[in-house]
Amino acid sequence: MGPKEDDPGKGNGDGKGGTETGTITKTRPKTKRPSLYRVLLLNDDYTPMEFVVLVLQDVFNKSREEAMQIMLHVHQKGVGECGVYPYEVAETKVTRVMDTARKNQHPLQCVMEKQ
Ligand code: TYC
Repeated sequence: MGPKEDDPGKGNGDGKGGTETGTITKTRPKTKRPSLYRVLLLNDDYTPMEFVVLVLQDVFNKSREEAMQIMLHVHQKGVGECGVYPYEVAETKVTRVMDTARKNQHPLQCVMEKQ
């Protein structure tokens, strides 16, 4: 066991023999964890249940059973969570849902909110 990596030992690497008496600020790598966004599906009276289930399977990678549960939750409560993702992933999923709904002329709405 030698000296630890951050052990200044005799010198602190300043080339002055470690006699400096200034403030030592320990630097840590600046890793920002990405903020997370909840993707929500909104109920409406016209989008077919089967369409919503297929969207949940395709876009959110849910099993048939889980997709059914989420769809029924949204149908009954008005809104429900499809998943929580980093910003760009959430945005892509919202776009995919809105695009496929529009192409099929369904009024299905999908939104994201900061968790
Ligand atoms: N309420 C729709 C119907 O009765 C089904 C539906 C469920 C629509 C979930 C949108 O996000 C939704 N056909």
